[in-house]
Amino acid sequence: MVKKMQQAKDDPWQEAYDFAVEVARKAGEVIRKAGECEIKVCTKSSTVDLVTKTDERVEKIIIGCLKEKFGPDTYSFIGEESVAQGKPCILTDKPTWIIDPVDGTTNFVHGFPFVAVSIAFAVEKKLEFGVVYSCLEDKMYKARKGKGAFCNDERLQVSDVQDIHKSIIISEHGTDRSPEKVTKIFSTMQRILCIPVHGLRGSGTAATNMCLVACGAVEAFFEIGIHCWDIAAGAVIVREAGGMLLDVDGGPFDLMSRRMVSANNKIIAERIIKEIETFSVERDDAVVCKK
Ligand code: LIP
Repeated sequence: MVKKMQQAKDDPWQEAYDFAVEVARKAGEVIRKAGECEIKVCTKSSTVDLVTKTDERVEKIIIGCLKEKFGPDTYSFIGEESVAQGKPCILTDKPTWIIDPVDGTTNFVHGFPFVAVSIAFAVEKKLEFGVVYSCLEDKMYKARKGKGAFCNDERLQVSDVQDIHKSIIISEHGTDRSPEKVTKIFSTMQRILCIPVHGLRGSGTAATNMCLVACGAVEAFFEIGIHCWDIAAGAVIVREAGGMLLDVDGGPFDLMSRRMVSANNKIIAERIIKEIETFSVERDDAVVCKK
């Protein structure tokens, strides 16, 4: 007991990391079972921004487990569905869980086989660890700052490709269907495709896309319009697999900016950035920034 207490004192986040893996797996089981039944679909910001009772239920289960384990007020929470229901999306110095209970909701509704539970933990606004459970593939991706990235306990390493002409690039079109944004999104994809690159892909979930960068299956993933809960866990996993993250304008990665490039190396990242036609999106923490 004393050894365990000492270990907890020396490395306070290991217990939270291990427990996050357990909770992600439990949440994945709930999603798989829910996918076998009829799914009631609602919408949020647009007719194609889908949400289901499973999204809300799984987020409640995850937050409930974490509060029961560590105490109701020990940590802060940013959850996709809590924010959708009006909770603030503000990252403070307080240790904070950043949760997307069902990343790839549209895939979940359609039975398209990429649906992930994404759980990240930040301390003093710095990402400490991330867990992404691709529950239909049964792939548990995880990473702690400074301790490597893993998939089902196998070490992950990004691709060593430096020639953009030998790359696969991932991007998504998101849920905003305004003509000016769709035009920019597809103009960017056309420019990248015609570099040329080997291919363009998209799994439909940012968290899974980032894990595909981390495991070396693709060289980069970028998107404008994602949210902090989509990418927080994947950001740790990409970095710990030897990759890197930048803003889409080449500046430093900003978790709350809703725009990001994740890549295997700076050469690929900067080459992609040259082709991205940016457009503005409101920050996740815009309420705070407006003050
Ligand atoms: C999804 C993101 C994806 C984006 C989709 C959607 P959700 O998250 O992972 O990158 O293109 O529009 O936002 O809503 O399924 O949790």
